[in-house]
Amino acid sequence: MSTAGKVIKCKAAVLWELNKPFSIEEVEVALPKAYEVRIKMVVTGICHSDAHVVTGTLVKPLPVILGHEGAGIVESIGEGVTTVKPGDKVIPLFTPQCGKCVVCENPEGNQCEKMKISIPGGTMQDGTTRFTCRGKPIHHFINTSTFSEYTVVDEISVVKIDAAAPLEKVCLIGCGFSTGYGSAVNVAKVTPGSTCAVFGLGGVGLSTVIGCKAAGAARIIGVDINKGKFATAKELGATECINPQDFKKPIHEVLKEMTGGGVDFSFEAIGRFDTELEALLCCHEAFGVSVVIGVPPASQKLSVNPMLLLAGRTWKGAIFGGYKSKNSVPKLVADFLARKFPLDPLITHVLPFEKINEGFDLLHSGKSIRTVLTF
Ligand code: PAD
Ligand code: ZN
Ligand code: ZN
Repeated sequence: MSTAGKVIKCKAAVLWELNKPFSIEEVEVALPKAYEVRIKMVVTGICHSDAHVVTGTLVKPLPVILGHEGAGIVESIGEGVTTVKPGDKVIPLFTPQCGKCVVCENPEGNQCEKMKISIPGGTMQDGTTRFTCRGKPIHHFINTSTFSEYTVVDEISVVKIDAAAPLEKVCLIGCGFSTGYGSAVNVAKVTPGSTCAVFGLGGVGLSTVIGCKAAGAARIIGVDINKGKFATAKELGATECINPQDFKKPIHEVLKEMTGGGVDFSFEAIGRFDTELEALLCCHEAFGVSVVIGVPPASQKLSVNPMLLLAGRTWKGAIFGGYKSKNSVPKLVADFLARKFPLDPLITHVLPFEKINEGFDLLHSGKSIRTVLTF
């Protein structure tokens, strides 16, 4: 029975309060309005940015349907939609590409003016929501809300991908993989023969390792307090892995000694002030580039003496690996199909959607890299 033109009742994971488990609820998903797309989700990954909302590290309005690393099939489209049609395999884009704003028109940068990660948001572009649960409107999350059997997104926040793509794998291109990989190849622009340090070897940091290797780095040093991540890091290209807890001195000093003055490129894929500073300090003071990937705690500040940059260091950051999403995601999917990079080693667990809280427990315990939930 066709669902097009009807309100859909389906299951979704609703976060009602901070620091509480997700509640699997029946929600109503309204019709897509003009320039909107309703998607039947097939799979969704769990990313640490979702967990940051649960803990309040990333401030977003509640109640909310989280999830931003998904893949699905277009169920129906609103008036005026031209870039996707029902039946297309798609990936929702938490960093949209409107194609018209000053950022989209600039060859550099990718944080389209239609969405800013730093503002609370929580609605469609028209300021309203398409989700209702127990009679209450439920907020959207960064234009995606993939923790629902059906979701509605703006057309600028979704892209068609190759019909041959395995959704249970390429969903990672919707966030973790592209964020990490792009941070190495686009944002830092890692050079052949260089030395890199990657702080945090979760789904994002390991994808950074893959990117550093693809860019031809000669040495890739993984840094993590969980030694359980080292084997996969080495499989994906890390040449050495170190645990800061094994040393008495700060880890940037250890890294400087290991590399004769500092690494060429460093990446922080954790989201902590202390490690963001250590990553900055471990890159060479004259030519090092340090990239912030991890989402830092909200409404707190890190005090840094600009002297750290005066000798020539570069400190930068990026959302979604610097990729302009609509242009890049289909190409990344094609590259995956052409076996230019692996995704399988990043997917350690596959669970039915209803076990979402188990998936988050696996993330917090450090036992998983990525858990993919299937609908
Ligand atoms: P994850 O939890 O899978 O991985 C984090 C890793 O950091 C784990 O392996 C931890 O053991 C390790 N770690 C924790 N504390 C320390 C420490 N003190 N020293 C060294 N290692 C430590 O998370 P993830 O890979 O999904 O995400 C990583 C960060 O990237 C997180 O802050 C997330 O919000 C952010 C992110 N940013 C973007 C973006 O567009 N910039 C996109 C996706 C994720
Ligand atoms: Zn993410
Ligand atoms: Zn734009």
